[in-house]
Amino acid sequence: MTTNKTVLAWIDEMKALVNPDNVVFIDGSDEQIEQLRAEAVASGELEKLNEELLPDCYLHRTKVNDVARVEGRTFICAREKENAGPTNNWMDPKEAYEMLYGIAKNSYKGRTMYVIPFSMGPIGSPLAKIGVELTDSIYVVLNMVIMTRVSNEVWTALGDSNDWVRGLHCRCDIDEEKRYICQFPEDNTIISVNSGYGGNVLLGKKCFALRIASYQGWKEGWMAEHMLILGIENPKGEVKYVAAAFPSACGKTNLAMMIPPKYLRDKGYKVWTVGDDIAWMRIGEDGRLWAINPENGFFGVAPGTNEKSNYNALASTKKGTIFTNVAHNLDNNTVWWEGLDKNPPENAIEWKGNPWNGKTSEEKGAHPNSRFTAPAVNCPCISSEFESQSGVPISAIIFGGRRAKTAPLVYQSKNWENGVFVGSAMASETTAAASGAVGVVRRDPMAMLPFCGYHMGDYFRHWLEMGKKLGDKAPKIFNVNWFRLDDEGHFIWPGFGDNMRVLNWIIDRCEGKVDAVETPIGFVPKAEDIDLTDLDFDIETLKSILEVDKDTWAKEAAEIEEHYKKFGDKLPEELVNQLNTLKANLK
Ligand code: GTP
Ligand code: SPV
Ligand code: MN
Repeated sequence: MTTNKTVLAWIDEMKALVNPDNVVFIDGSDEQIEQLRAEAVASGELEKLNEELLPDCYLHRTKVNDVARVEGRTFICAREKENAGPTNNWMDPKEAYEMLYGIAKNSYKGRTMYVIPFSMGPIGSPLAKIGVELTDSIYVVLNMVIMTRVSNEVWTALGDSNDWVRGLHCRCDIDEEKRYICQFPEDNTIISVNSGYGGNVLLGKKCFALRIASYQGWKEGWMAEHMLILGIENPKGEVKYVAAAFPSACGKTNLAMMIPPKYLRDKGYKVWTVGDDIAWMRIGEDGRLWAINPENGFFGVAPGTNEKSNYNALASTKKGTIFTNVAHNLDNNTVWWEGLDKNPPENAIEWKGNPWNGKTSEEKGAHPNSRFTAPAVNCPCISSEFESQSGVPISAIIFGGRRAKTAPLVYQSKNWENGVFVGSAMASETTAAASGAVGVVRRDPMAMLPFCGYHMGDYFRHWLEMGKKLGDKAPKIFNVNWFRLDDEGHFIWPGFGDNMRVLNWIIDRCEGKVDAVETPIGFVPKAEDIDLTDLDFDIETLKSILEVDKDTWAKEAAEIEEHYKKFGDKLPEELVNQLNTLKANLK
């Protein structure tokens, strides 16, 4: 418990509003967690899975209308509309509070209010921040306990400070017409109503660690990014860290936990996971950029995860994991999803809760955005720096997305400013991680389109300023695309562990060990510098996905120009110059 007056006053105020039957302070202890699990099983909110095969693992199904983030109902409630910018929905904070309090009023009646103190980042780290989430959902409590650091030590670390983020979550009736995910950056406050799904309700994640934190980073001179962090160890035992921003469901968890091809493992190469979704980065005393993963677990996409594609992610789900919206295999009381193996269960319940025969049914067993919530400590390749208070130094930043055509497998930007241009112009095909159409190309700057808590023009400016401060210690910036398709619609590049071949080129570039070919968009590898040992992949095909086609890129430049128009006066001149240089290079 806490004696922090700002916390107690806020809890009292919220209690009076939502009117719970009782209040429970979460301390994250094993006894408390066990009791909550038992309660959730008794109420049907969770189903306990096979204790031998999946110890301490549970299954949860959300409402069918509540399976992904809802970008259309997500708002940045800055005092001035201008400060939310052209890429965010905006609501006047006064009106928003009034409307949300109207919805939240008495919504905990007959329910319990859980008070969750959590730290984003190792407790006490200078890079960490504290939040308190109020929720009426045990599912949320149990997920937050996996995804963040929850314990009484958080209260101790907070002391009397008022520097903490307030998060109110109310399940209400899961009414999609009254669903709102609202961030108030100037008040360090988040209010989420009428949802029970992941990114909408685990308020430490996207709402705090990206939307609120990106705003805090802008004000305080650091960065909150939608990035994985991984360490690459070479045979000499030296570890280099990279951070990579890909949009939702575009491969962060997979890259963060990848297993290098055998010939590289035999040489002594290793990959260590620091984070799979979010990076908080600050300039350290040595002038370099240092990153922590503010999370404590993985909220990963289940479909497509298997022994081969992501061994480490699958291993992470073998204990203490909550599965959401996957199929329930009744024969052995385990879980199944598309792409787990080629043996779907016949006697199962699909994600909506109906009987399902995976051998004969046309329907999917798991929702395409079904997820696992797994403790980071389970991950076989978790980095020894995962708990580091100072984080890890970043050598390279990688942007990427799903592009069937256009973007080459990999290229390096010419410098930081050009790299910021590359990030600001990023585009990707949409996925099932958010509700709405799938497969539509949209501009998603730095993979932050749904997560930037302020005007994106100011955000680009902040990136440029950070580059100036970093000077020659700035990480090198790259762009990758694992998703090029052939004429039959198949992925050309094998991806997954074989992406290590591209990471090695990136590290070699950072260390000045390899040449490259200069093109209008940046430096691409010479085909022979991407090591294809043991891979059934011919060099001509590789050349085809490294190619920068001038006509295609001229169209791309025209689209970037269109995309840039919406930022108006706030678009930094440096980026306009970058675009003009690109256009000139393509002539
Ligand atoms: P969020 O958790 O939504 O932020 O997603 P993420 O970026 O962590 O994506 P994740 O690693 O879960 O991958 C999403 C999908 O992309 C899965 O279906 C993967 O199988 C697929 N994927 C990941 N890496 C590759 C790759 O290198 N090549 C191909 N073709 N598919 C990949
Ligand atoms: C994403 O959509 O980028 C996710 C899942 O990581 S969620 O937590 O729902 O945002
Ligand atoms: Mn994500």
